[in-house]
Amino acid sequence: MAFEKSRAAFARAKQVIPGGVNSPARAFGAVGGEPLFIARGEGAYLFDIDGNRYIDYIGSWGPLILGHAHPQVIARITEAARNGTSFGAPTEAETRLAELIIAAVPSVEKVRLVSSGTEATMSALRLARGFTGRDLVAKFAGNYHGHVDSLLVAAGSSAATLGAPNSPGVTPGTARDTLVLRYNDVPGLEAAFAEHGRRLAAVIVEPVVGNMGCVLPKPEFMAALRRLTAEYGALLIFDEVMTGFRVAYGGAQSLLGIRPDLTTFGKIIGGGLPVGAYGGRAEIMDHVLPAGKVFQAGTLSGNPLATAAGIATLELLRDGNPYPRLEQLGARLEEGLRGAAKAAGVPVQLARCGSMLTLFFAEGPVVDWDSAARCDTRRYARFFWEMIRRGVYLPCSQYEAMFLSAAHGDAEIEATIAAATAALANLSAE
Ligand code: KE4
Repeated sequence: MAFEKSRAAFARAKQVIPGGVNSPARAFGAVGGEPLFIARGEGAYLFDIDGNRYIDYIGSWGPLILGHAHPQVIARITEAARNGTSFGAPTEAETRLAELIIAAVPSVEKVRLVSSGTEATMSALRLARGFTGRDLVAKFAGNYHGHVDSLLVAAGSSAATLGAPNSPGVTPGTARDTLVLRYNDVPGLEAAFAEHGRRLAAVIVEPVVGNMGCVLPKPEFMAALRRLTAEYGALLIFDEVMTGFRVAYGGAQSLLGIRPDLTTFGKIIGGGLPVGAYGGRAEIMDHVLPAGKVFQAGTLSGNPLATAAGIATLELLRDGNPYPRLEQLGARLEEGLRGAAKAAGVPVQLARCGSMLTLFFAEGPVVDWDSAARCDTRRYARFFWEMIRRGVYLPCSQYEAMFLSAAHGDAEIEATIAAATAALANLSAE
């Protein structure tokens, strides 16, 4: 496989863009080597500018559950573009997309559209603080909610600690209002609420985690989270930017049977174009300006092209219901990867929720950030490149989830299993 054109493109990009990429997740920092520059996507496949074809398990980090360049999505974007790209005034498409989200997610009575998942989580936190009049928020180590200052906070050594900034530019003053807890740790949660509960405006959580790799919640953890937030008057925010319309049409909350107070969305609701959203009970959402006093605004919020892509995507998911097929393909891929690792004698853990899954190079189960951090990331990096060379594009980090799309079929899954079998055999031979 040649990567010459990508190399040249990367060298050129680095002259004008920090690190040559517009998001660090794409920089291949965790797997070494240089990022591949993509020419186009088609169904389950990516094509790089050197002409190499890959079965794609990134799906743009989640949005492309229907696969690349779905004809009906492209047609709706093209049709919208002919009428103009943005008006700075309300359009009916925004109402239509909001209605689709509300119809799919019973805990959401009103929703505000923004342009990214980060904007959604940032706005939801501000709303929670405005609604409760409290300052403190809590998040979980290993959960990522976008590059919001107050959520770019690392966990301290103990289970519950006042956060310390983990990015330059995030001030201690900002971090001081963020409590960082351990995911799936019920005693730690109860202790944190006993000490801080009356000061907590909100707890934000990935109801199924994608950002330390795929980690499933323990039922008792989610139940405790809902009970304690209600008991202490803190809002429970489900960050479903990744899981919304991914793990089920009603999101993770429909699988878990938990009704959060606020939910954030992104990725799939834009069908690959920039849309984020936050929503919840009307009594909370009506505090958002101009209905209420909590400020939030955006030039391109509810953009006509992005809402066209989002509406097309959600209607295709609602009417086509690919979820049973995605579950079947995901289960087969999980089974095949387990078998490949077993045959190669490579210790792995596999976690999956529908069409999002992670192969962890770990001896024991991954249930929180501490256990995720024990993964053999060097071995993951070697596996990544072994798979690239066999035409399979995996997430370029052990701590990201793989995504299947409705465009993946038996052929793609079997080819992936065959590639993984050879790749893992090579790893174990090292
Ligand atoms: P964006 O601002 O990237 O649209 O969304 C932030 C966000 C919020 N919440 C969750 C649960 C998320 O997964 C994300 C973004 N996910 C990462 C990948 N795990 C996006 C990739 C990137 O940053 O380039």
